[in-house]
Amino acid sequence: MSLKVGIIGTGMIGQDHIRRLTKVLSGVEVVGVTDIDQARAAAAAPEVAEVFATPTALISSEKVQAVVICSWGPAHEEQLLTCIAAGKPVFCEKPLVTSEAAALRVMEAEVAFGRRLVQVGFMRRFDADYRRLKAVIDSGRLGAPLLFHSVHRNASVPEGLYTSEMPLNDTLVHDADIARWLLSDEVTGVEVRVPRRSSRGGELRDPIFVLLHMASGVLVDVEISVNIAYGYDIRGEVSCETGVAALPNRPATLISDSNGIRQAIPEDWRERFIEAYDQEFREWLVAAAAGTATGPSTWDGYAATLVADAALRAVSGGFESINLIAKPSLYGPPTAMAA
Ligand code: NAD
Ligand code: ISE
Repeated sequence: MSLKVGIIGTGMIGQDHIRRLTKVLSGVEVVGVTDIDQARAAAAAPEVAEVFATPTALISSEKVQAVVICSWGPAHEEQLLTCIAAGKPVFCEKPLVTSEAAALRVMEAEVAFGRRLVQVGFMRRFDADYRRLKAVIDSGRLGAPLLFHSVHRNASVPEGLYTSEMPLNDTLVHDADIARWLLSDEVTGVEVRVPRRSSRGGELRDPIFVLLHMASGVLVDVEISVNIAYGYDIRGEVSCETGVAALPNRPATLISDSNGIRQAIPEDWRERFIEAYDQEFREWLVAAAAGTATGPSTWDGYAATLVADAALRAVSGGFESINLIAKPSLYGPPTAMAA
């Protein structure tokens, strides 16, 4: 029996997830779509899917057993709360929400429901290279981790749609989440430095340098560049007491021509993390079919939101601390990470 899924938001990643759910993965059927741009929803809808007028109509439809949210971050809260009220498992693209208050409202609703329903789209946790890197750190064979260098470069971002807060509340959230997960640790404070601006970024602060202070004392430096032109380049290196563990260079075709011998770089996140997105949905489908969720949780979305909020405050200089509420038991023991 296939799980019947409805998709909210049929833009870039909504369309990519529809392709994945209809052409790559099995055990799932996309039965409904919706978007404020109804023409876009109709164009993206698989043949058998109904185009719903609103997210609420899609979520409450008896046809839809589980929901995938791919709308813009500020729209996520209302859609998540409607899914939780309907008791339907929901995959929500990152960011979970865009404010601490919204994250707390979603968490309160899920805790009151009494079972996990939400998985957040932190796909790096499903990437085979990041999983191998975590296994090395967790094995303890390099001693304790001390520093993590995370590089997050986008060739470009959509003009007009990608606003000035987004390097910190839409892009940095991936680095914050992967740091918490890799190091099994929480972020307790944030500093931000804004260097010389790239002339390619218009009004955006680009690049941005962020320093995350972890509860254990580990420091995480993050380079966010969102207009770097040459490709989508994600790097990660952890310095430990007796060695260093890093993500490998991605296997890619070697091109030889009059410019020399070179390795292709992914164009964007769709290409770099293609297998990770497939795997995150494989795991989501198993849990959703059982009426629940595993993997990155509302708690993880909340923790990343607090990092983004603190980073936005820290842009004007200084250290901004982060104070998490006590972790509800629904999300596991105090510092353990899911998935
Ligand atoms: P997009 O602008 O291409 O698409 C968003 C779509 O949502 C648009 O079609 C828009 O009309 C629709 N929408 C917005 N608000 C809505 C609402 N209230 N109800 C119904 N539809 C609504 O953006 P995108 O790049 O596809 O990003 C969508 C989400 O996915 C964002 O939260 C983004 O951060 C996330 N994302 C995650 C990754 C990743 O690597 N995990 C990559 C890209 C985007
Ligand atoms: C986008 O929304 C993503 O999530 C990508 O993974 C990230 O690299 C990019 O900066 C975001 O805008």
